[in-house]
Amino acid sequence: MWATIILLWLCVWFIILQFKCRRPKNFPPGPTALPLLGNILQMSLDNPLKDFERLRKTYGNVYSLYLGPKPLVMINGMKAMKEALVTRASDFAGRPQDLFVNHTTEGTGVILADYGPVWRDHRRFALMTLRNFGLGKTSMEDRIHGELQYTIKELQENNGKTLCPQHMFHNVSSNIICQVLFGKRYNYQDKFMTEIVRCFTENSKMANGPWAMLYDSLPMIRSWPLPFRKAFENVKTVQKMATDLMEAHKKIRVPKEPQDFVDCYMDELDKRVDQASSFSEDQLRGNALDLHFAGTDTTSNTLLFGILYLMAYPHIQERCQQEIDQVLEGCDLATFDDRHKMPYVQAVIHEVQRNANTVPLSVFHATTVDTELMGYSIPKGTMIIPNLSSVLCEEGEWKFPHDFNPENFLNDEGEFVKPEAFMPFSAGPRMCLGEGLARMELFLITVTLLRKFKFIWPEDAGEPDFTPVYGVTLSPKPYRMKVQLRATQ
Ligand code: HEM
Ligand SMILES: *[C@@H]1O[C@H](CO)[C@@H](O)[C@H](O)[C@H]1NC(C)=O
Ligand SMILES: *[C@@H]1O[C@H](CO)[C@@H](O)[C@H](O)[C@H]1NC(C)=O
Ligand SMILES: CC(=O)N[C@H]1CO[C@H](CO)[C@@H](O)[C@@H]1O
Repeated sequence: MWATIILLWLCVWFIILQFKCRRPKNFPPGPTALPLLGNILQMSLDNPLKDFERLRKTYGNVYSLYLGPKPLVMINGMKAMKEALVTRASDFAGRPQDLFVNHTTEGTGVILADYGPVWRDHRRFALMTLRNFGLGKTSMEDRIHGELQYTIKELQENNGKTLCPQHMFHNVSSNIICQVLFGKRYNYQDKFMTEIVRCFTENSKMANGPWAMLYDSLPMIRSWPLPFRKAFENVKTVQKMATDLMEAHKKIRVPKEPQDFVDCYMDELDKRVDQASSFSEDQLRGNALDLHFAGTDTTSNTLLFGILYLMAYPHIQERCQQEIDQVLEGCDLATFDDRHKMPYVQAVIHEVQRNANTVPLSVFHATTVDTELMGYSIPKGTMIIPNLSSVLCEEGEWKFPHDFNPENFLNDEGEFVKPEAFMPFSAGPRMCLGEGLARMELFLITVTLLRKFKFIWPEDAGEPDFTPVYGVTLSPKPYRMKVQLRATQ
């Protein structure tokens, strides 16, 4: 009886091995994959992080996996990351085109656009427009400070009390980017605001979740009424909202006098009306939504982690406050330039970003040509996952790779230094397009809030828990904080 079962089992394995996905020649190594299913049965769908850790130990820094029938290559560590994203920049600057996330954007936008002229034109346009709207100039600082007044008011009303900041920073960063894109801010209770934040947060959690993985692995289930349908509905909802805003702009805009991103883009459409161009109203909508999405969850989750760390390490919070008080003495508001006078605060913000590890696996890349990496051959169109967290906590690159310690960004003289391995925004031609805006927000918001308030971990809350909630962006588990107005203010 047992012999039969074992024999049968061996036969099944033998057949499977005959049909197993064969890796291309000289492809990075990895676990044996089943036909059609790939490695999906070997992974935990809820949180595959543990499985990845094990695979890296077995196969090294560059290894491969099969997501259904398609191979992907995982990149870990500074050396491989730099070779791929910086040295072989354009070879690795594509995006996978047949994934769940791509299908939700319907081929528009900049984040998921494949490497090529459409992506390049829109990326350049977005960077230029962000710059013209006052990155580097004062107007963006004014927007951030203006928006912060609402948060400060809310916190002041809660002085001495405990509250849950879960939505607070989402509201702030969403409104800052809305002002750039659409020229208006929303009340935090506004339907627009709550809907758009809800849709994006849900989709961000879904995009790295089990349902998206099944969608990507098993093309035949894509049209079934499974939970991933919700993501497509959410996209329809925000698209409708963006379309309404664009229509409203058309009615009141003065050509050549742009007030915001949408106006700028419409001017560009006028300019290009006779040319064959990739600029279109669909693209405008896609780009606006991409910028909003990319700029909200990332920044706000970093801030949420920041407050959590500052409460867990009160002596670090106090040292920041001393430096802030000293530098800003007699000034009304902080400016972005003040960062050069605040090496400790800078170090703390960077250390928060390093530990928060907000976008752990970057956005997936794809190879644009047949290429090589660390001696392996990788064919064109292979999906590439840059594991940014592996660099952010790599041993040998940091003084204290596994601790929260601002010394990671300070030299012996107490000056701020940024090690090369600091790449929370990724690297190379696809590097985060909003880095400038994000850094300005992180600095001004942190400094302004710490100057006014002390944040205290509630006594009855147990130990702070830094375990992240897994998704495209990592967020801390919901927590409560006690706010206290500072006496010096
Ligand atoms: C702390 C905040 C932020 C973090 C940690 C972050 C991180 C990242 C990362 C890791 C990528 C992927 C890069 C790659 O594919 O290699 C990315 C892409 C991108 N980010 Fe950010 N980001 C942040 C804030 C922002 C903001 C505020 C904006 C909007 C103004 C923004 C807009 C974008 C866009 C448009 C892309 C796609 C670029 C492309 O594909 O060419 N990000 N970001
Ligand atoms: C932020 O928005 C949510 C709704 O999305 C609202 O419930 C909450 O009160 C707002 N928080 C703050 C601090 O304004
Ligand atoms: C990325 O690197 C981190 C740290 O080395 C590791 O814990 C994680 O499992 C890695 N993730 C993947 C997908 O390889
Ligand atoms: C950039 C992009 O979105 N590419 C593809 C995504 O998927 C659609 C099909 O839904 C393609 O048409 C796009 O070219």
